[in-house]
Amino acid sequence: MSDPFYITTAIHYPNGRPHIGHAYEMIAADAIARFQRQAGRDVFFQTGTDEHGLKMVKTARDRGVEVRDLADEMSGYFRDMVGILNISCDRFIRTVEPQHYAASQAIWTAMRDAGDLYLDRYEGWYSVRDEAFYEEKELTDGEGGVRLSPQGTPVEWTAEETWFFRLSNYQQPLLDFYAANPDFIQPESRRNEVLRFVEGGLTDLSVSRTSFDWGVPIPDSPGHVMYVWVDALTNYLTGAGYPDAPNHYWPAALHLIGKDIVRFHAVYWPAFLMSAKLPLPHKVFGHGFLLNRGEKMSKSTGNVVDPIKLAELYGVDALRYFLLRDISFGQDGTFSDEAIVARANSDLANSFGNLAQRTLSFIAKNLEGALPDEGRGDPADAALLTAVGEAIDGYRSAFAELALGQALEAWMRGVFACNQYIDVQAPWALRKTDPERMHAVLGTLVRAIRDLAIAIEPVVPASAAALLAQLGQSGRGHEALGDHGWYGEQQGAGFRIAPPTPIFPRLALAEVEPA
Ligand code: ME8
Repeated sequence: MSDPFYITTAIHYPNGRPHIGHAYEMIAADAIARFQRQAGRDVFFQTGTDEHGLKMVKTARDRGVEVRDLADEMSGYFRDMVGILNISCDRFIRTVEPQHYAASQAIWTAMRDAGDLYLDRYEGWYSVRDEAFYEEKELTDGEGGVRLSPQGTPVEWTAEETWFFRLSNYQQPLLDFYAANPDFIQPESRRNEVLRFVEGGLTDLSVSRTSFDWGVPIPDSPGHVMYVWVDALTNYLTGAGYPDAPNHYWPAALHLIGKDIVRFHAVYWPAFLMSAKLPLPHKVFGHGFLLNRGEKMSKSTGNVVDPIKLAELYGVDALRYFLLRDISFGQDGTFSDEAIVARANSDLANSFGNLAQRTLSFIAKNLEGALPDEGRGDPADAALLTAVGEAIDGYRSAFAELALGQALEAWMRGVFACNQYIDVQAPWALRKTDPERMHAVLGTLVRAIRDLAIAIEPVVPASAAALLAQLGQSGRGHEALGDHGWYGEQQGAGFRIAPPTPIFPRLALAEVEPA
């Protein structure tokens, strides 16, 4: 297949169990991957865990366990979450894999051969929580004399001999690249932040550590392991078979990451790739942060939410739909149990679910499940199919632009059009008065519901697949949208709709507070 589309999430630190922010990122990436597969793209979707670095070493020490054991255990929870949330990744990468060591050492060697690495003494501020170096001018004073990074995390003074990467050489090449590729960093606000940062001047980056050994060893430099971000970013190349068996997926189409790590992806990563003479990814999208009832989540406040628990309480698809519909993609957004329940009920249960359930169960009961006869071309029927087609077109173009919330708003316009049509046409009342017209109305609805279900499959994959299975229409791509040849074929084959079970249950607020 041609037209590759390589999409990645950040790889997540397994220094604890996954939280709702990790789930959000995987769900968004999964919906985009599924959407592109439906559009006929040759998708490769990678997620995984980022297992090296001082943060992992310190967490393991605090818990009194070996760091590799901590990584194995916690990475397992992330992998479990992939299954539970129906994340269709093609590869779950762990940075402890030998293949990833080979890729990290290969890019290192390429950067060294380019003359961009040199040994020197590093003295400066380091945040273990962010695994990041900061300059004095970026810091603020916290309580008790603690110095804080721009992310609000404590920094500590570090002094050791390290390898440096000549980031300062890449200021102009990066600025030229951003100018030539205005869509490289999205959304616009993130792009502006990056431009300001790079325009302010770049200092060389410390890229090895000698004070611990939990990392990828540096070739020909005993005692040095790679700075965790060098190996972490390289995971995207490992997934593309670099260096020994490169496949056709590199360069990536989209790195989907959170707003706090845009600098690593939009400044350091393209500089490393330029140095190693490798192609640059097409796009870095920095999504916003999830807030619990408007509050930042942290272990100390105790308001960190377990996504698995939420999925158990309200259903995977309700959670997926809520996150993508209610949060404007690219901005911060807030969630609560009430908001999840309200959104899932209004859009999925009461609008789309009810529409499908009423229509299909009526057909199962009154027409023995046979697809209704097509009408004689009443303009109202054509108008509904046009309205649904336009809603789906709006949905698809917004989705392709990563305006996921707006896409779902457009999709709902198609659902509303169907519900309005039902109210006006009142098919249940036509059963006695005008059965022929009743057939035409129900047949029109079945075609509209089928297209709306195909369109929404990337967002609520299990539910949409169940609904499409009821119509004998599983696994359809975008080319099937608006093409209703299937209807006559299915009628000809004597297809019957079985009495349906409701696909989108009406939710009630859980009595127990999620952990
Ligand atoms: O940064 N809401 O890992 P990480 C939304 N290992 N997204 C959130 C979030 C929240 N409340 N909290 C975190 C790392 N994220 C590195 C990445 S990539 C080569 C290495 C997002 O586990 C965060 O922005 O701290 C990031 O994209 C992802 O979760 C993993 O964060």
